[in-house]
Amino acid sequence: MEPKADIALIGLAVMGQNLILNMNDHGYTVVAYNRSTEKVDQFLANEAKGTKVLGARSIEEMVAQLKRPRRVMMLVKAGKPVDEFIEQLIPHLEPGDIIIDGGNSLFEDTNRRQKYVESKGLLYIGTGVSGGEEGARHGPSIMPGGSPAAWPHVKDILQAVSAKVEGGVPCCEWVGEMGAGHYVKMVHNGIEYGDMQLICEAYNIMKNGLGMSAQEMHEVFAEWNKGELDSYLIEISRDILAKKDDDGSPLVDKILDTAGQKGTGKWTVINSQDLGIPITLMAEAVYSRCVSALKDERVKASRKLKGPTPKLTGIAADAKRKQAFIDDIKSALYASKIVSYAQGYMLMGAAAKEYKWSLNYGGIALMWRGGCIIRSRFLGKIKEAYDKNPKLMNLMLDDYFRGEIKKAQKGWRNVVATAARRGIPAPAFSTALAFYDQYRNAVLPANLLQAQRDYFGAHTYERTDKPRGEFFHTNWTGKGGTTAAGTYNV
Ligand code: NBP
Repeated sequence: MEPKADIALIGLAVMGQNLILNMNDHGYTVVAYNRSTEKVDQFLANEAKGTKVLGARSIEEMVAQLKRPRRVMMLVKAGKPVDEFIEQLIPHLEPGDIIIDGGNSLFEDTNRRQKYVESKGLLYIGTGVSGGEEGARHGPSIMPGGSPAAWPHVKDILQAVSAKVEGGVPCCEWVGEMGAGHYVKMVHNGIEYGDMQLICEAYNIMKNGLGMSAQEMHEVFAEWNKGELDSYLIEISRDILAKKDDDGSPLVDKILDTAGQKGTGKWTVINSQDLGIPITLMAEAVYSRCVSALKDERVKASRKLKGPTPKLTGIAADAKRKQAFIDDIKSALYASKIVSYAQGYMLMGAAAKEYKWSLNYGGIALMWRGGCIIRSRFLGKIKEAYDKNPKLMNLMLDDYFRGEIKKAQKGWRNVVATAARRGIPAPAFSTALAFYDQYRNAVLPANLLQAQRDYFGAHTYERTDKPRGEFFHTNWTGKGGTTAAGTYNV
């Protein structure tokens, strides 16, 4: 029998099922497979009923239904399952066939897998897919990287099913070789952690500082979503605040304040340490989830560790002052968000140099513009900034964003200072401001730090009155020797 399927998809959980239906809508014939094969039958009998989707109960049966070159996409749990499926697939595939991993794999695993799969004569793609269930069904953001020779064979299908922005432009473009696609997805997730934390800090200051109800905050978020903060995460926060529990009270108030995480934020922060790039806001967002998880300790500490009361009674009682402070919170959120994206782009810039990828920064903003969790109007502005100057040193230096930070700065500083005075935690707002102030200072106190390092470890220092690259050591106490340590950096 002639093979009929355009692509195979392994993994019938939420992402896999929805992406299959999306591919089907776009006229592609998909053959579905899953480790627990009963899910194939369930899927065909329910969600995929009445579609062209085919099923397979073994890898062999799946491959036999595929047109050449065979395209097999996995949407399974990241880690070992991906390696296991690659092993199972290799004996059934032929040179030129393509394995695609659409899960949240670590980019270093994708580097390793691409080399391995190519050594068997096959091609490999590691692609980020973002947008959750809804995105997978109706158009996710897709960030593919891997074997360049594979791209022409998967471009049509991946672009067809991806989200589209103004003018029908797909949120899917080739990112680069090896793990570049998964790397960009990882940074996307780090930024997502940051965006979510910023929204939570704004919520917390409104709730505990201004004493606002969920309904009032719902209205504020609805307003914010009409302007420069217009984004999916503001939109869902607006809707979450309006959701009532069965007893009519806001559901959000009944949700336990301990956050979970699956690891992609952590990976971004670990990689930033390797590359020496300060993504302070994303790191703070990851750590804030860790602090939230210490629920029992926090409950005990709350009875012992004293601080000011958070209530901003004077401001909350005066409608004009209250509105002005809400506007300041918006400024703090917006300016901090600019810093977070600037840091994310700094990280991608360093990664491109280190791993020898030529990343298209405007193209990445476009891929994130629709379909994914961080989609926003703001990303359109980032695309404009990089289109104007692809070699932009830092997003904060783009004229538009520089102007936006300038406008937001007074409110941002007011919120950070007020939160500190009233004991309301605002770690991401504060770290963003601290970074902004560090970055715009030509001189930092690292001169004293270098002196300390030289004092106790003979680590040497450079001098302001000598050319860069010349290193000096001082015998600070008169007791040490003249031998200096090596001047390498880690
Ligand atoms: P899950 O991440 O929950 O994975 C479920 C799939 O993995 C099922 O097909 C399951 O098969 C298979 N699987 C597991 Br679990 N362990 C396996 C093993 N040891 N060997 C073989 N197969 C195994 O599904 P998902 O939420 O649809 O996500 C799929 C991928 O997409 C993941 O990498 C995820 O990180 C990523 N992602 C998810 C989202 C989201 O919003 N959910 C968004 C973006 C990306 P079984 O049915 O036999 O147990």
